[in-house]
Amino acid sequence: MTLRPILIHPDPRLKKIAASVTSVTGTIARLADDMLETMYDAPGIGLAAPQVGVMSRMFVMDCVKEEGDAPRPMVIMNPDVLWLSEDLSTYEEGCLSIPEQFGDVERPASIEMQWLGLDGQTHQQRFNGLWATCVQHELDHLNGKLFIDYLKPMRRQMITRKMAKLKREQARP
Ligand code: K2U
Ligand code: ZN
Repeated sequence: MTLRPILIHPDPRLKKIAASVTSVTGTIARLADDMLETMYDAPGIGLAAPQVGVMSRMFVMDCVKEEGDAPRPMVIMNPDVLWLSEDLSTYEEGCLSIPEQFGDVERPASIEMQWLGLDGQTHQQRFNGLWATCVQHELDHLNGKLFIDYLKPMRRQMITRKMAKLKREQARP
């Protein structure tokens, strides 16, 4: 397994629409492994392939928050939303591609989704709570959308300027 570098906003690859996974190959399985390791290392509870520069419709997540509970890693490919609840919930979101920045995002509280698993089978499940928030946050990454796109323009610009400055400073030898 290899830790993959996580792209930092602003980066054009984070704004692109990712392409469907056509078949579950060894490369895809290795990528899933690397993404899970990268996510746990960050640490994070979700990570989408575009965040490590791979423009494929795949994300990993493990929103188990209770200490001591067994981890529940999930690998989701080609997700399709089947249903969204009318009820909304607001969560202070962050993003591994926008470090140290947080903002309140309102999303449907529950989501029913279908996807292709590493086993090549189609899976279907309803997500609630933090899992629902995380699924929608990762789905957005596959469609080139970031949580800051839901914030007020001034706040979004301030965060983008801060990240661009951070990247300039990191780039300078
Ligand atoms: O996709 C990502 O950048 C990982 C996100 C996933 C996420 C964001 C907001 C709300 C839920 C999931 C996070 O950076 S993972 C870090 C984290 C950890 C605990 C709770 C919220 C976010
Ligand atoms: Zn994110």
